[in-house]
Amino acid sequence: MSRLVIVSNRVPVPDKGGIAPAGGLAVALKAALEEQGGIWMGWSGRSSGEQEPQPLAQLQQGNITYALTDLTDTDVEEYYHGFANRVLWPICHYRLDLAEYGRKEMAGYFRVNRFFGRRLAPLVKPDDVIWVHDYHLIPLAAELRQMGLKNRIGFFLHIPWPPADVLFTMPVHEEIMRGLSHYDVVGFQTDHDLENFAGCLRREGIGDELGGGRFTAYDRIFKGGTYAIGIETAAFAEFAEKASTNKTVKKARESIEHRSLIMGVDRLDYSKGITQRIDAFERFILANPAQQGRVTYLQITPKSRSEVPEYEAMQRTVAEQAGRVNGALGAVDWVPIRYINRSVGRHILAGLYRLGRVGLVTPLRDGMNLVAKEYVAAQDPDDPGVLVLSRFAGAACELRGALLVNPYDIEGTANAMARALSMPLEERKERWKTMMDHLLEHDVSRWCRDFLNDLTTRDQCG
Ligand code: GDG
Repeated sequence: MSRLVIVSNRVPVPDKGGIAPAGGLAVALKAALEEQGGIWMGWSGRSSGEQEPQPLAQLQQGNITYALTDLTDTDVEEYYHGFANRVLWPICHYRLDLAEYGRKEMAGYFRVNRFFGRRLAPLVKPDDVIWVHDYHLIPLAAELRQMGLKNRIGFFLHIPWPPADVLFTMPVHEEIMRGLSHYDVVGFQTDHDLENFAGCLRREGIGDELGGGRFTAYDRIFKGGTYAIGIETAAFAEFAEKASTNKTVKKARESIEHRSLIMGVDRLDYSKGITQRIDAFERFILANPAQQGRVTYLQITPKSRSEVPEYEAMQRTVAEQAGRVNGALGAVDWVPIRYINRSVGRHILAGLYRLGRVGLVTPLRDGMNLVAKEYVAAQDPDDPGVLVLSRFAGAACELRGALLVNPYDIEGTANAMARALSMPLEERKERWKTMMDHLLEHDVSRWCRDFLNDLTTRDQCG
């Protein structure tokens, strides 16, 4: 069996005590690495200042070698904060207004990908299969090919792929498209993303669809496919059940008293639609005065990317907005919104999801959205809550039992909250079961297997 080499911007290196429970993605990829043996390479998250980074740090754990590199301050600024997070992230989430193009950042992005390639190439054996993850590393295959590597190389994009009119506002869109053509398999979360990608190839005559999921561009033939990422459904359901005896979860349950809990969990990011959601909650309370004092909305929002100005500003905006709504609607014995601006443990999170009568997942645009899937998996089968889900999350293509909303439609989202809270038990159970059955069958291990099968089956591609 050939070895597997995974490359991602950040690497979930196991912590020393092995205490922190890893997320589903890390668990599934580690299981594949354990089975096949291999390497997980990426950025250590540390900077070497302006010094050339030390050689790769390698850590062996069972069958897996973790290979980490530092980056210089300039690299971190230009590649990570600059091009990845201030150009590709907003563009892929259809936010042209937030993209800040700069020649320096674009050059830094390609330079760091070359640097990753140079550090990775000496570790790769001729029959290793390489799987590259996400928007930070699109040009990596092209760099490896230029160094003579003929290995099977696959790419999976965790975030959405935009339509041509959006992508082409990016001055280096052609280099990005060319970069993707150097992979053997390019994977997206949804058919819609894949269609957008095909549209980008066609629009400027860059390439075309050959049928059977095969594409041609820049004299290469590759497979383009849809691989919706899942979670470890069965394991997550089990620890949500166990978490009901957890001290923090018990305290949360007691503090909610007789009220219904609406749950929101998102990294603090403009793509997640948090401000629109708070507006919708306010609208829901104003339109349903009988619900005053009877509902608590718990929003857990760990900080992310605080170095990027838009994120820092958003942190303030959301905190102020939650404060304003609480001030306007709250009573001496009722705080409508509990807003937590830090991360909570994964087990506690699972227990809190299970307490939520409503899971409110309303991103403006999202590749998949694992919170939606975790919320469903965490429910009590005898008394499940209702998922209110944005139609613009990749997960909406699969979770047919959710109440789908347009997050820009504040009134519509408010109405969906009211409907979710009054939904009869039988309907809740029916909707939940459809979703849970799907999630059990399409879990993260299956996602991993499906992608790797296509990557290692030669007649899939060129
Ligand atoms: C990208 C794409 C795609 C959140 N708060 C806490 C916490 N979380 C965990 C959740 C979930 C994960 O973070 C967030 O995953 P999402 O999928 O919702 O969103 P992104 O971070 O934007 O992920 C997305 C994903 O990649 C995978 O392909 O679905 O579309 O944007 O697992 O549980 N975990 C803990 N405490 C928190 O406070 N422990």
